[in-house]
Formats: sequence, C-alpha cells, structure tokens
Amino acid sequence: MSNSATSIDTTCLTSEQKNILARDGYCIFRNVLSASTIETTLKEINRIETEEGAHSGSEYLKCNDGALRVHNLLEKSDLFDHFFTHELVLASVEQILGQDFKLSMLVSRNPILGRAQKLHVDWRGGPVPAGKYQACTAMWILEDYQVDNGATRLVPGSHRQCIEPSAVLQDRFAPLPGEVQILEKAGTLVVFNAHLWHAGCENVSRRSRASVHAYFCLRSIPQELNQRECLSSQTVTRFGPLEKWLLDV
Ligand SMILES: O=C(O)CCC(=O)C(=O)O
Repeated sequence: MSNSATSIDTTCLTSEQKNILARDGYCIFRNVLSASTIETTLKEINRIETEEGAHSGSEYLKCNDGALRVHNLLEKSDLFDHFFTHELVLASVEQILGQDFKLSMLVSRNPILGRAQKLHVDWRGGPVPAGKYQACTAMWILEDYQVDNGATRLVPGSHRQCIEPSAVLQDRFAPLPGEVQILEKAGTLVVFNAHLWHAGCENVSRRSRASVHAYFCLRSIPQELNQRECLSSQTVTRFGPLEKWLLDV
C-alpha cells in the first residue's frame, strides 16, 4: 500500500516541541481533550470494563502489573478513533519514527488496583543501535495524574542510547536522579519515545487514574496486537484510507 504518511500534517508541532521530543524523549500537550470528550470516554471505558469483567485485558497478557486494561478498543467502540488519529499524535510519531509507522495497539490503563511498575522501555524487541527508534507511545490522560495515584515517572533523555534499564540498574523500583513525575490534568496528551525509561507508579490513593495508550511501531515490525485479526470487517468499514494505513488493515 502507498505511504499515506504524506497526508500527515506536521505543522501543528512547533520547532520547540520537535526539539523537546528529540532531546527529552517526550512532549506534553495540555488541554487537548474537552471536558465532554473526557467524560464520554471515561463512561465508555467503564461500560466495557463492566461488560468484560474478569476477562478485561485478556487479549494481551505481557504487562502483568495488575492494572485494569481494556485492549482492542477500536473493535469495542467507535469513540476511540481520534486517540490514534489526532494530528498531534501523528505529527509527534512521525517526528520520532519517520514516515514508516503504524499503530501497534490501543489500550486503556488504570492502575487503581495495580502495583508499581519497574523502570522499563516500551520497546520489547531487543537491542537496537542508539537513535534507531522503533516505537513510541501517545498517552492520553483522562483523570488528573497526581503524586499518589500512580502517575507515570520518566527519565528525560534516557531514550537516546537505546539501552534498557534492566541492563544497567540493579533496582528498577528505586527513584533515579533526574527523573520527573508527570503530574498533569485530564485532557493532556503525552507522547514519548518507546526507548525512554519510564514506569507507572503505585496508586496508593484508591482513586482512579484512567488513561488511553496508543502504541506505534515501525511498519517493518509486527504489531503487538495484529489489527487484521483484532478488527472485524464491519469495524474496518468505518475507517478511511489514512486509518486503514495506520492500522495496516
Ligand atoms: O500508565 C502508565 O503510567 C505507564 C504505563 C506503562 O508504561 C506500561 O504499561 O508499559
């Protein structure tokens, strides 16, 4: 299929945002979602979680941290389409990965019941040369990230060497000098390089901390969830050429 990335408008990113993505490995975009979109999305995630019950998250079991997850969101509702097609997402992903990328999976995550994650990278495909970035994540914050409710911590600049924290750190639960915690309001988008060291903190508040994560990878790499298998032909009919290209369906 022809490369539809040519239809991605990257002018929505300022040169400062592009520099921040390259230097720090992540960029924060505030006030992207309206209050009504946030409310509708939270209700929809809640509806699916309730319907799925104990099966929620069972399509993909590689992240064993006890957090509530709903996978394959696009098959379960049409309310999630803009989470992987928003112009800021696509422009940022193109900035990190170049033009040859696709969606690998779209998942909600809420650490309300979960444990702290170890510092990790989202790229699971093994060693790559420094700067040869393979993947990135667009994390949509749906409920305020606070100090005690499991907000993500990350280490700015740690993506550049493409080294996994497990290769060099003895204790990946320990705080690292220079790390920052993402304390941002609902409606914020954070795009980060999949080679950036990061972790979801423990939620000790008992408050909900919902988010949606769109994970993208190079087109040459298999998707974490094969979208051709996950999406029914009925679902695929609602997508245009750009969405189909992004999903590789
Ligand atoms: O939700 C978060 O704070 C981070 C999640 C994460 O890094 C993961 O699930 O791999």
